[in-house]
Amino acid sequence: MTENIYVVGHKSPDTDSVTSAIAYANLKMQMGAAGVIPAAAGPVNNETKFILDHFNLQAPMVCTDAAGQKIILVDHNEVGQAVDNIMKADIVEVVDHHKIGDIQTGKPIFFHNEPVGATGTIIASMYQQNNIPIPKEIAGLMMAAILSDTVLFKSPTCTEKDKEMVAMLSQICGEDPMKFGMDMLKAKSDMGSKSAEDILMGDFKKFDFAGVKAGVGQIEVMDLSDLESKRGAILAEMKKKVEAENLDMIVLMLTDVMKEASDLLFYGNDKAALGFEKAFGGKIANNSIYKEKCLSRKKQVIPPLESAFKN
Ligand SMILES: [Mn+2]
Repeated sequence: MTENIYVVGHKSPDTDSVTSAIAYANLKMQMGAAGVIPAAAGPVNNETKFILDHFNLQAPMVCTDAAGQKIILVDHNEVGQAVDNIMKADIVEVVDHHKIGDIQTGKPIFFHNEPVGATGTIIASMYQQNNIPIPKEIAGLMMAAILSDTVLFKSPTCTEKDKEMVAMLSQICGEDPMKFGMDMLKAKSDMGSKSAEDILMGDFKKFDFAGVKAGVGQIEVMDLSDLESKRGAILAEMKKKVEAENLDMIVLMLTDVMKEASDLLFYGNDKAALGFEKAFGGKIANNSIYKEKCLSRKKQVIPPLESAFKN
């Protein structure tokens, strides 16, 4: 009997996390591995559901406890973002495109990190390197992941390699990337059914900035005014979460993908507020600082926060 290996992305799973788990498990199986099972660290979001439905695929099983399991991490490498008990798991591989975090292993493992726009880009190029055919719907998933993570190539995290992979994948899946990308964004920014908690927690990650405990979330919409009526409720939810989890602050990026700007909502203590203002070179007004040309949490929000809190 072979022991299963679960491929899993980060908590509050986004499209890249979920589709990378599915694609990487497929690649491993095609390369001869057995019992490689895709999983997600929670229920999938509206955008991912739209994509899975479009390609007639099921959402992967939900994995919330890694204790005692063989695990391949995709799209993250930080303990705080991983499924519970990740340090009691046997981490056998990591495939990611974020800064190197704090995951530790007891033995050498395959660890592939590359500064590209999406984990989907890395996995698509692994199919190519290994001459493994990409199934049509898996090509669609990886294309969607790259378009989602790079906000249709607009994010500063986007590289030439991301564009090359989307061109290649769109040939295989037969979808026009820009048309598909806009449909995807529409599915993502449908706020009607979303509670303030859904909006805050939909894409939420925890960070530690030199001892300052932070949560940084992001919600992408096609028009910021879609969120205006929910702003008060979202702030109340941020306060609740800071208190419940003993955080110093929460920043929620309300990102307008058409204007390519983000309203950075803030809730936190005085020390955190000073660091937040220093990081973004402004004063908090009406609970936020508005930043033009700001789309990427990874490149435009985390690094300035990190340096602002550095002693
Ligand atoms: Mn990603």
